[in-house]
Amino acid sequence: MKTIKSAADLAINGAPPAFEEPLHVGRPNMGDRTAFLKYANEIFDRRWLTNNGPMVQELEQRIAEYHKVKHCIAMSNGTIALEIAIRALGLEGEVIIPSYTFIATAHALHWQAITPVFADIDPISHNLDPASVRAMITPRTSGIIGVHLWGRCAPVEELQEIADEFNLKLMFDAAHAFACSYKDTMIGNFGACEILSFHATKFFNTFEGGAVLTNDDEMAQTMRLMRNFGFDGVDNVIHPGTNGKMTEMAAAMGLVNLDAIDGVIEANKQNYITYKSELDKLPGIHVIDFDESQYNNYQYIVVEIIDQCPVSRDFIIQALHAENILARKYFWPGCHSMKPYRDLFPHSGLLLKNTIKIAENVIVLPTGTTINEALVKTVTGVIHMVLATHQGRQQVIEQTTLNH
Ligand code: T4K
Repeated sequence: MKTIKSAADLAINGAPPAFEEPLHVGRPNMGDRTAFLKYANEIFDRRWLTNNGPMVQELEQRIAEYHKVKHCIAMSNGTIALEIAIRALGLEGEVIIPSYTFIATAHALHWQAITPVFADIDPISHNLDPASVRAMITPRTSGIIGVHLWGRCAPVEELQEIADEFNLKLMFDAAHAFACSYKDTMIGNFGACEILSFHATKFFNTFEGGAVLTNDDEMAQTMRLMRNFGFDGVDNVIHPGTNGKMTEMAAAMGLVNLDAIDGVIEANKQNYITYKSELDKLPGIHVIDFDESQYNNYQYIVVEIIDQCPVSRDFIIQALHAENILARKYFWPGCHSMKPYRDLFPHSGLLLKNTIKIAENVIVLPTGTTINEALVKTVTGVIHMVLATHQGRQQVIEQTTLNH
């Protein structure tokens, strides 16, 4: 790791990169290898690999207890969890979602011939703006999917009020919010149901995986049927379904990662504290806050580049990438601008002012158990030097080669 003392030390100016191996956003957090191999041996001995095996059942029970919710239905990934929950809830016609989310939230609707209608976000929380949601309601609207972006809860009370007033269904995409709470209630307890993602890059992973959390017995039963082709016992299909099952190997990874979860949260929190103290003092840079009175997983380090910043977001990203620090522009440019939705609604951006602004100004930085204070200080050192030596936001925008 190099020390950055002057502009000449930056890779963007020709110096060697700070890291030989890339620093990723989303490097998996791995639990105890020996414990995992013990589970793997048990799976080999038992020859029970999938179809609601004992490890899946144990994982479901532990995740439900952790979130103090009645049911956890494990799935093969977060997207299928979304699709199954959407069907179980009976959504149809149009469903209001934020454009500022991972594309899976929109795809899970579109894939089922339901139209995602994009509402704008609040510029501080990055979550759905209830006023914009109200403005998007039409006679075809059947529901709202709120997203707890960055693990910070969507405005659950306001969205529930709107849903009640217009007789709409409400569910949440809680893919980022494993282990998070809102007003002392763990996620999983809001709306009709909430979905989780356990993808490799998530704070808690099962290689690939996901789940639906709900307190609704009937819905839980339906979703259990739906994830297994609608089978009720052998040779008896009583419901339309798909294959959304989690494997035993995935559940084994979940069990070891659940044992490691406190350490992951602590590592993320320490990285967040270091990033915040190093970056918030810079002009025009702000690391978004978490509500410290609540449970947080601190999974995403989200940096906003605001107007006073002397250089552009894309130039900072370019400088970081040159150092092999693979910072991301999540969720640029917003779902509404991605081809399938841009083709459907070419003008939807007109109503998404905050979405567009935030998507243009966010950088997500590496964190997790593979990152520590020294690495964070190298990342922030690069940003310090870029800001100190590359004044002139407009001029720099012209110099960037990033696709804008
Ligand atoms: N709703 C929301 C709000 C979501 O954010 C997501 C997923 C979903 C729904 C759907 O859940 P899943 O169906 O995925 O369970 C990543 C993830 O693929 C995606 O799961 C996640 N959100 C999204 C926010 O991020 P990419 O395409 O940006 O990143 P990816 O997969 O290329 O990986 C990022 C970095 O991590 C890479 O630079 C390499 C590193 N990496 C990745 C993998 C897979 C590793 O070091 N090891 C690995 O095994 O989407």
